[in-house]
Amino acid sequence: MGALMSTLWAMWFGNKEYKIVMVGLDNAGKTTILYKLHLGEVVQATATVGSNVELVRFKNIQLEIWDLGGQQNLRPFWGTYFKNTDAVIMVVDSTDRARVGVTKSELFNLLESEELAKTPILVYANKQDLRDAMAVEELTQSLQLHSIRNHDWHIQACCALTGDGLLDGINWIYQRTKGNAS
Ligand SMILES: Nc1nc2c(ncn2[C@@H]2O[C@H](COP(=O)(O)OP(=O)(O)O)[C@@H](O)[C@H]2O)c(=O)[nH]1
Ligand SMILES: [Mg+2]
Repeated sequence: MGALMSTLWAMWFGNKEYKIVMVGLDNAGKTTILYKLHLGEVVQATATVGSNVELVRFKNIQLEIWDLGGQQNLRPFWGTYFKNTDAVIMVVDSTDRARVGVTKSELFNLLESEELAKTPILVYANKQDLRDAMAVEELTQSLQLHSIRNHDWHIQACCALTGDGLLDGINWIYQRTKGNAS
């Protein structure tokens, strides 16, 4: 997927600056997706906020990866970090029924953030290779995605291990953001 990815990134994101924020509970698959997409190495795990934020810079894409879930102390930093965000990716472990409620409240918390008011939201329903994974329809219900107002949203089934679905998600983001970036 490596060479293909480089070509696609160049085509899709051209020479504009993009900022993408990737969030999800720990173990959702964020780091795996990062490396599968060949978006580069983590250049900085912020010292100020702790190890829950990874910053990645790949060409003209700035990516921030947040582990969410029970870290109320990170909230005050959202304003700083979410400024000028072009897209939010929420990664969900589709087998994690026990924490789907936590995921939902974290998602709706994020959606209330002023800085993200106009930001499209992509939900990766990850780990679809696992037998007990919730399908897109079930996750859509559990996360109450249909109740999202004022945000463009999309849920994409994927498997970070194989890469299945990852590009479809990125393509959705691209379609929503092209021409908007500065
Ligand atoms: N079966 C399966 N395992 C996955 C998938 N994506 C990630 N994992 C595994 O889930 C665990 C957590 O992944 P990681 O990327 O570290 O999650 P993060 O905490 O969100 O960064 C690791 O053991 C991954 O190998 C997937 O699509 N399918
Ligand atoms: Mg990680």
